Amino acid sequence: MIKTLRVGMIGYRFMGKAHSNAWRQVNRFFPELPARVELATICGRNAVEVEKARDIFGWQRAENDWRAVVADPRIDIVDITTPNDTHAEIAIAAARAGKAVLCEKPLSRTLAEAKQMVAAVKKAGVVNMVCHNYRRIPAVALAKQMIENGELGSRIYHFRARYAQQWLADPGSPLTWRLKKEIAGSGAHGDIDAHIIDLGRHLVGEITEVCGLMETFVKQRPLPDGGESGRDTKAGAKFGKVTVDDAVSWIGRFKNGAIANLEATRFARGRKNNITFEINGEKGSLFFDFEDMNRLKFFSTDAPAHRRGFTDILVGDCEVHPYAKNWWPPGHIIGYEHTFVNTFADFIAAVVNGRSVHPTFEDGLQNERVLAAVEKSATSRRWVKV
Ligand code: SOE
Repeated sequence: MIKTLRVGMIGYRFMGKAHSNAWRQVNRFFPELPARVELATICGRNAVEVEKARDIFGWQRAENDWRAVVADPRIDIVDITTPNDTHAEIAIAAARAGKAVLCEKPLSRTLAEAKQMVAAVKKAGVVNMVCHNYRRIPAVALAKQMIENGELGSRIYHFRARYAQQWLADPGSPLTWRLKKEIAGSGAHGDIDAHIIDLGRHLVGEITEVCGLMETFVKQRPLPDGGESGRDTKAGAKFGKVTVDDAVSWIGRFKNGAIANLEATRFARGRKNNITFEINGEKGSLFFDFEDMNRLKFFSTDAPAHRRGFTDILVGDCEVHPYAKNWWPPGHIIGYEHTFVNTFADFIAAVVNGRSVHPTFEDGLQNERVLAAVEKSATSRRWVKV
């Protein structure tokens, strides 16, 4: 008898859309999973908007109070896609109610909140995961396999990563929640630097010390006119103070001796959602660019000297590449939305088998430790241990 897992999702905007699509697709493309997912309840405070989202995204019920979702005995998984200031309260309540918890990144606004969330899921013994979807880009999963197989050699020297967006480069963009410390916790740092920190931890290892700088280029922004409506929020006539970073740049050391060099900004005109990383080891290098997300570039000294160069691996061969057997024949490529489906497939398997699945809340806490150390370094203008 195949198990059914009923999902209650809190939130319905950008990540609500991405998660709804993934919950709907996961059983179609991963039929081997030991459970079928039901899109039971979608929740949001705006009754009109969340009912529209219920209808469009195909959820069974719409709810306006997350507490009712957490208290519902029919719900097995609570999926948190709301702004960062709600993550801790909802996740802790969901854990106490015995639900498996999937939480969007960053885990929380602060280190203190993250510690409380980890304590709650550990005490409740519930499966928990932070939705760092980029780990499960097949090319990134292949990079992880190649590093673990020693294809870069036993020593890694560099992890160099950049996450560059442009959507706040216009000073007229309104002061939405991602620009308010009391809601977001930080700006580009927790929003997108968190993603490349997660990739560094995943691909290279733990980070031990950091030295960074943070900058807020635009100090005042127009307040939203008539409330926030995601990316199409209109700017009003009044202004408010930006209380988070616009950009962050930092160096650091990994426990294994590799050097970290990361940068995240939402002011890079021309870069819409550009994630790149390069890893240099003693025997070779890997390069990845999200704008060409189905390819992984690989250089190896194993190749004869006269024809050494970066090879261009088009990832997606069913027999040899991660997740490829669940999608299309070689060369048909996949996109952003598939990274959430891959993530949810691994999460569902873990929920059914009662085992942990990375990145866990513990990973999210470690991510927050790095975020906090970089922030402390930027303030104190000195090296800080994680
Ligand atoms: C905004 O910067 C954002 O939506 C992030 O919050 C997401 O995590 C990232 O994947 C895309 O950009």
